[in-house]
Amino acid sequence: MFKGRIEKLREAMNQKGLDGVLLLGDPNRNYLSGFTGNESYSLITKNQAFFITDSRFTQQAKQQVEDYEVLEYSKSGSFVDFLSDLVQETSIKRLGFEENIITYSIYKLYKSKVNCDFIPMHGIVEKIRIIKDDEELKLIKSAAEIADKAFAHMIDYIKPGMTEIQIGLELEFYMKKLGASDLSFPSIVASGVRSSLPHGEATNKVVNRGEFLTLDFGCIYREYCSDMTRTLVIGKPSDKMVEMYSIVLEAQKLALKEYKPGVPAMEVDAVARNYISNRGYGEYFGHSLGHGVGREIHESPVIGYRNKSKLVENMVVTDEPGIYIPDFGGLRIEDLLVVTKDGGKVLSKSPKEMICIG
Ligand SMILES: [Mn+2]
Repeated sequence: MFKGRIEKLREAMNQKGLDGVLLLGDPNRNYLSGFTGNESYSLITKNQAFFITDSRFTQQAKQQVEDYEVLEYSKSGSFVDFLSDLVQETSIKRLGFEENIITYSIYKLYKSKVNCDFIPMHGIVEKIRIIKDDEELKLIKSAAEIADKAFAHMIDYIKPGMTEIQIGLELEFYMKKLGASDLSFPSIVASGVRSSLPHGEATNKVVNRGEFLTLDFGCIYREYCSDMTRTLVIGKPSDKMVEMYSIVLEAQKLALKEYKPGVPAMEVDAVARNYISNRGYGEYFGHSLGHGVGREIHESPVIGYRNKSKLVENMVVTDEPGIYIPDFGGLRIEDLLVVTKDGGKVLSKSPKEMICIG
């Protein structure tokens, strides 16, 4: 599996005229090696692959990383000196680096000590990661199943009078009990007027009857993220809340039908956006319809009105329209799905119809 991924990288390196690639960021380095730790490096050349770490991770790397020569730099001094020697030994002239990961100060340090050209990679590994293989799809599906089970538990657990933090903690605890290693991002638990904040993290606010309660959450299962949003009603909804909910739900379902290979991302976004606009709420839906999900919670592609690129089979993306009215409240409904030949295959199985609690 990792050999195949490395071969794809080498093809891309060839096209960009790179004779080496240095990877520091956890998602890219681990995607290409099977390592699950952090603070390590990999250097991939046209015909060799080195995994470079320090004594904290050497054993783990030797167990997890196949197809690489595992090296420990800390014995001989600093990483940059080690890199300098290795670049010389392997005759690398044009070394690709992750320009969105390496800071300016590290860039200056490398430039001053390592004798080669540093070439920004412009997301070549991310472009490979955009299409998920069977193993990745399995892991993302497992992460989504944990989120679904947690949501079912939360429907029973949540009562009026609880705080958002209390609800967020239970959600986290429950997903970790089910095997999640972490949250894919700090859970959004936003109730009442706070539900108009698309990314409102949990606070001490008490959840009251007559309010929306938006839960946007996901977990990491063996390095892969899930993501879903459901909005509950605490007590009874007002007519306005019922109207808003039904518009978002319909927009979400209509867009879901468009997630097919060959359809430009912007056209999928437009289906939900136009529906919401035509019902008079366009100004209250500010964010993109969705995004890619994988090792990172936000990956390519953006499902947004500016993205002309077309969907491809085995992309994993979200469908998450919302309406947010300042000083009133808002809601979002989000599914995680795989683009397949037959359209979007939804991984989030939790019910989407309005659920009223208490
Ligand atoms: Mn999302």
